[in-house]
Amino acid sequence: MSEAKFVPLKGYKEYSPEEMKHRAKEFYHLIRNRRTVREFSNRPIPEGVIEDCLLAAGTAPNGANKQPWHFAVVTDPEIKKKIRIAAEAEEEEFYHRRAPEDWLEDLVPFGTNEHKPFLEIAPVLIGIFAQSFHLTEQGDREKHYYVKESVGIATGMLITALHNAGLATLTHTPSPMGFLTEIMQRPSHEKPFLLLVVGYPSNDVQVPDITKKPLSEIASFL
Ligand code: IYR
Repeated sequence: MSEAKFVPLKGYKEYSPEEMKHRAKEFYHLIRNRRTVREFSNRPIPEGVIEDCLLAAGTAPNGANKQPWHFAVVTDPEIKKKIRIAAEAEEEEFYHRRAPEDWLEDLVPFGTNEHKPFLEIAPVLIGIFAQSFHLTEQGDREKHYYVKESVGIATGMLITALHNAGLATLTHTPSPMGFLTEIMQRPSHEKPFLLLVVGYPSNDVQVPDITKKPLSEIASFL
């Protein structure tokens, strides 16, 4: 059995109640302006921004600090094209054969279809992979815990960091998305979790006219 090692908490900062209230409201105002977009500009992203946002995502709380994620960042137009072709093939099946009527009905407000030009237009695609276990050099499996929860939290933090930096995202979940493993050259024990499309929104982009639930519907105070 190994031993626990503790160090002093560094970097925690307490705010006065006024400052705390101010910061909580400010952050809500920042994040409530995040919108998923489906039309992107092809403008490149300034150097280092994606890297810092990924470092932010990598600080996410996770099961036993196993950090069971991998982020595959694609900017190569040839690889983006392959991803688009494979994703559109799955989406074609989804929209025309696989999806039940009520699911298609639920998607009407978003105007989505099998065409995914943003997969080639947006400057960056991030394939997010969940490692169900760690494979050592010797081929032994080491357990990972709460993998979906951990990767979900890291993904949320990545989306938040990108929004904070002034970038738009689209959480794209082609289903099934096994093709990402091969195209993004990931080992077979990593499961594709989500494909995040990142960039500047295109000029005059329109977004669905939807609202978020009020606090009284999403929370109870006991
Ligand atoms: N994966 C498909 C369908 C889709 C499903 C849900 I749930 C959405 O919120 C949006 C789309 C697509 O990307 O078009």
